[in-house]
Formats: sequence, C-alpha cells, structure tokens
Amino acid sequence: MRMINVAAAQMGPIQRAEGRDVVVRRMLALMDEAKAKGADLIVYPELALTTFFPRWYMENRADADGWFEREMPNDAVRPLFDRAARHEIAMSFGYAELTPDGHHFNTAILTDRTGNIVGKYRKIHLPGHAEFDPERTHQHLEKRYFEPGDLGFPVWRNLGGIMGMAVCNDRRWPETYRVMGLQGVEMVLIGYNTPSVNAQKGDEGPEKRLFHNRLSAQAGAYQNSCWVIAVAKAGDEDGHRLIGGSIIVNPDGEIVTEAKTEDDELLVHPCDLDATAFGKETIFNFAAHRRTEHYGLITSRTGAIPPT
Ligand code: CDV
Repeated sequence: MRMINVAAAQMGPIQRAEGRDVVVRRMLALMDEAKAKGADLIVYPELALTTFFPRWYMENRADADGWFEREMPNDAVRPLFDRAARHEIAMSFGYAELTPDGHHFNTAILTDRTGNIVGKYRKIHLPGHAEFDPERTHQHLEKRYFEPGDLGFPVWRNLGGIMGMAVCNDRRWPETYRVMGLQGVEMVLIGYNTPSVNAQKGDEGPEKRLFHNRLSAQAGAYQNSCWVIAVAKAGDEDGHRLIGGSIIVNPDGEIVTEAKTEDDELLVHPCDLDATAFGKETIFNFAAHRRTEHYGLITSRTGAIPPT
C-alpha cells in the first residue's frame, strides 16, 4: 500500500474587507489540525487567500490587481510555507497570480514536504463573462480578470505518487481528468468557489449544485481510476453564498468523506495510491481499450455543430 493521509481543508467565507493576514491565520489553524490528525498533504480551495473577487465588477481592470499575488511565496503567505515545512506536510492552494510581465491567471500550486513548490497549474476553463451582465443575478467576471492557463494539465511525482491539479470549473470537463489520466495521474487536487444559485437560472439552487459537484468529481475519479480531492470555499461572502460539500472520492468513484458545514472544516482520509491500479489495469486500461482514431473531434472542434 502507498498511503497518503490527505486533509481537505474546506474554508468558510472570506469577506471583501478581510486581509490576507486573517485568512492565513485560519489556514494555519487548519494546518495545525491536519498535522495533529497525521496528514501528509493539505489541500485548500481556489483563490484561498481572498474573497471570490470575480463577483465584483471593476470598470478599470487594473483596480483588481490588489487581489493578485506578484510572487509566490510572498510575505503574506510565508507563515504557511514555514509551518508546512516544520510539520513536513505537503500543501496545495489556489491564488490569483500576476506575473512579472503582466499576465493574470487563476493559479494553484503544490509543494513537497519541505515547502518547495513542485507544481504550478493555471486554470484553463474560465467560466463567466468579461463585461458587466445586467441579466445575471450576480456577476462572474473570471473572463475579465484572468487569461486561460498556459501550462496545460501537467502532473508531478510527489509523496510517492503522481499528482495533478485543476481549478473549480475545470472539474466539470472530462478532458481535464483524461489529459492527466493519460499521464498516469493517481490523485487530482481541485479547489472551487461555486455560487449556491445559478446566476442565469434562479431555480438551480444548492442541492442541484452539490449534485453536479459530486457527479463531476465522481465521474472523473472513476473514469481515470484516481483519487479526487475537491475542496470548497463556502458560505456567505458579503451576501453571496457559495456551496460547501468538499469531498474525497476514491478511484471507484465513491465518496469516502464529505463536509457537513459551510465553514472552515477539515476532512482527513487515508488514500491508498495502490488502489488506483486495478481500474487502470482493467476497465480503464487506456493502452488496451482507447480508440483514438475516433476521437479527433475532441481536439479539432470546439463548439458543437449538429447535422443539418
Ligand atoms: N469558480 C468557478 O469556476 N465557479 C464555477 C461557477 C461559475 C459555475 C463552477 O464551475 O463552479
């Protein structure tokens, strides 16, 4: 058995006025709890250091730059890196990245047990819109504030396994998991901020949204025979509610633990990476069963074109 004790660190709401110092203190408390419970890896959500700012429209795009990190680690998050190294816990969290040459990404990083960054992923599937949309009950301006990620879906060897990352909306797309599956991924780490109500369909509330969250993560795990760790930022941020429902899903697609609150809440579960082998060697033995000669449309066509 290759066991990794994984801590999914769901975070409750972060208000717009709250600074990174307050947030990092909460993240440290979750990390201490994870250490006390024997965790090897702690996974925090998408945009873990700030409120989910893409809900706020800023006429001048540059006014949003205060939400972005210009280097990683920086002074604000150094305590996280130091504590993780002291506890010998690997960690992953999401943040808004502003590169030295002025590019904006919705990014997640992965460290090893010494606090060294071993992996970086930039969100590829950006939901929402770029301009203010009066038709929506709330704004979702990721297409205004971020560029699509430019790093693909890499995987890394860490803690004796093969790990990949995705960010929020990526989890709804089978391509996300399959590209990592084709690199032998054994564990996919995903943070999310999902509004409790669909901005374009008021009767799609938290129950349906939690169902889609489970459906996406469970399908991705099963169809690629890997663990999926899906971690929410949840609760009421300045009157805008986000779903909780953080889950750890095993390579059979079964949920092994699920968050009960919309607050800071730690789920810890022992994940055996060797449990990924059976599915990878049988029903989802890609080398034996995939028929790439029939998959061309997946990469040659973006939108659906029905027959005339
Ligand atoms: N942060 C996100 O990517 N949120 C989307 C919402 C807009 C649907 C999600 O897929 O959860």
